[in-house]
Amino acid sequence: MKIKRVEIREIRMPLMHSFETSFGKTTTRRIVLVWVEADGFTGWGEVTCGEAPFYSHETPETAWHILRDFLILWALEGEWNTAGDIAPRFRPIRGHNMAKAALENALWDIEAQQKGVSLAKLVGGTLDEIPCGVSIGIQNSVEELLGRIRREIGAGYQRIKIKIKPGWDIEVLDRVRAEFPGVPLMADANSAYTLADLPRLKLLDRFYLMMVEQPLGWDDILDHAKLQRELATPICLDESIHNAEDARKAIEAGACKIVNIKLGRVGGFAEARRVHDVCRARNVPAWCGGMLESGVGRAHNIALSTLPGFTLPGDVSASRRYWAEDIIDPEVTVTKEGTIRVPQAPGTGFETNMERIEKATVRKESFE
Ligand code: OSB
Ligand code: MG
Repeated sequence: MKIKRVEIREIRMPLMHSFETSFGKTTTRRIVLVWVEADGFTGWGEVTCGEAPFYSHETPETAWHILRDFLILWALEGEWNTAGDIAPRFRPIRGHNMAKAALENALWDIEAQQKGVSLAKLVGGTLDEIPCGVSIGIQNSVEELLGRIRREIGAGYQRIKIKIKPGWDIEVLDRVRAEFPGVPLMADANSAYTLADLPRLKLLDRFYLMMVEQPLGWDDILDHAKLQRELATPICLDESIHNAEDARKAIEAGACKIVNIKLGRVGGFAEARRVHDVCRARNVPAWCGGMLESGVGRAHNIALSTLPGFTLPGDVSASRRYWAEDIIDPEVTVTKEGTIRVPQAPGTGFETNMERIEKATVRKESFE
């Protein structure tokens, strides 16, 4: 694979509903998209970072810098047998996994088209339909949250995840469980607690949650292991897992019983598959997380979710929950049973809508 041209652009997309977590509120997404032309094919990737360095250190600005000044130059210099071959070339740069993933994933899209197979098939996927859950942000009132949950269950989603933080946790879950005693439910704290909150965290066990996601520090493994020993509720790690070695160490330490795998956070499909393999070999369930992606990143998440170790519903849901108009055709839809049917056409199986992308673009840079 010889890369001829790379384009990066920043688009702005207003969310249908602002999304609030323990670290802040997002109203309009700033998304850096990567477009690659190689061997007569074109592919897309998405930088999945937040607008501010709160979920991780990356921002659209750091991704632009790392892509422009390093990754794209290196990608243009080399020849790559497969998309996964570019990952070792990016290794000298520490961190910046979301910038790396955007470029690597565009090559996976190209490789799938070259080989005439679906991206899901290329990455080793086996499911042709994936189970879907939703992530519901912190709301202005518990009534609003209950209304949102009612609507998502009505739409068929197979599990509900709510965001929690100190002051929006036990009382909220009490009300949720009172109205929805049987719904598969989980809570994501995005690192809002410390071990000093142990008495409060132990109260979570009352709600027989599927899991509690990332209760402690974004870079912690050890304290999560201590916490897991005190909790019946399984811990799932998100922020703390940046590669397959992190996953191995976390599982061996007893820091988690479930792993959330995000393409951006681990640096692309090649590493995401390795994280998956580590989990699968140890019988640790995995699921695909979300980062409020546009259709480009969403299509990649669908492909990843078809791997056999993704045994729990992920945070990959319908385009309509995020966008008035997504930038891919068709947009992502969910069946009444709460699943997404995986496209079988070569590549992602979705077309990018250039008219909408151009309209949303605020800056663009090309490299040959
Ligand atoms: O922790 O999973 C998270 C969104 C932004 C940053 C972090 C997270 C999330 C979500 C939303 O939970 C998942 C989605 O609907 O895309
Ligand atoms: Mg999370």
